[in-house]
Amino acid sequence: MNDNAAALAQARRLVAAARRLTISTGAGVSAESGIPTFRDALTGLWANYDPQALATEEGFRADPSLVWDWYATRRERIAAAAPNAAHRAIARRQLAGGADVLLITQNVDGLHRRALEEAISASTSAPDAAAITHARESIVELHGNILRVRCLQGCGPPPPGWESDSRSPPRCERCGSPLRPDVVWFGELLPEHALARAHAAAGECDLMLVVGTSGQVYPAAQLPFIARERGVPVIAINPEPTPIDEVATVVLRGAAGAMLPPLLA
Ligand code: BJW
Repeated sequence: MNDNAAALAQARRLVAAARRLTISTGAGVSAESGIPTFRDALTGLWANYDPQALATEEGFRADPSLVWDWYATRRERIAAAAPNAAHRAIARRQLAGGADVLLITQNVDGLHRRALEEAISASTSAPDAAAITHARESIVELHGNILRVRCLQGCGPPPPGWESDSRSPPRCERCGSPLRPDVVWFGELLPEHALARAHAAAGECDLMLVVGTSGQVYPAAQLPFIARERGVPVIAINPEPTPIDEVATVVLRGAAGAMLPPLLA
């Protein structure tokens, strides 16, 4: 057996023994769907765009149209993309029962949800309604969702059916402020309920699987360290080394779409 085959065999044993599995994902999981990551050297968004100008409230206030347009372009790309083998493997596992699976994602692209809905439609063994509801409620979006918008001043989301055909932000019907993407920018608090669920999961799971994140953005990057501190095994999947390797029981060096299907089958 080569190193990766041995690591995969060890990781499969850990997955088989798990009863409370937390899966934490980052941009690398969507890379094989054609969605750029943030920090990959040549192809990552931050190689070509300034995060201070595009992913902070100050940047949005300074040039709302620039930021809106950047998000509109990304939204179009996401709409044209499809879940890949990694999203599908996780979705099948969410529906399969056995271990209780909580999926915590930093991704704002909604591809995990789309994969789950596809898995529900495709399922031949007809998972029961309770399992479907549980799986739908077990996706925690830590950094929001690019498909939603909300008022910059805090009035909340616009009425259903909001649309924008311009490349500048529409206005809130209540207060006239620009609408902004419902994502978490640098320096902003994460949604309270999502963060509480993520911390609870890190404190209660008996296995954590961390896939496709550079482990550089907090508080998400802390989660595997919290789990490991309790003696819980951590499996890391990434083609590149990351700080998460320090606490990983097993490192699977490769692409999520290649590693997750055999791991979670
Ligand atoms: C593959 C692959 C394949 C490629 N298969 N893998 C503690 C210490 C230091 C700083 C802080 C701290 N606590 C808070 C901070 C400040 C800040 C922070 O963490 N800064 C660091 C960068 C230094 N955090 C925040 O501001 C957060 N807010 C907060 O904590 O509030 C309280 C507070 C504020 C200020 C100070 C203290 C406390 C909010 C963070 C919001 C992050 N927002 C973004 C943008 C979202 C909207 C958008 O999409 O535009 O979220 S930034 C961006 O990074 C995005 C991602 O979700 C996030 C993480 O990126 P991710 O997923 O890890 O992607 P990459 O690109 O970094 O990595 C991809 C990986 O995939 C790579 O490793 C590849 O090798 C791999 N890969 N192909 C598997 N096929």
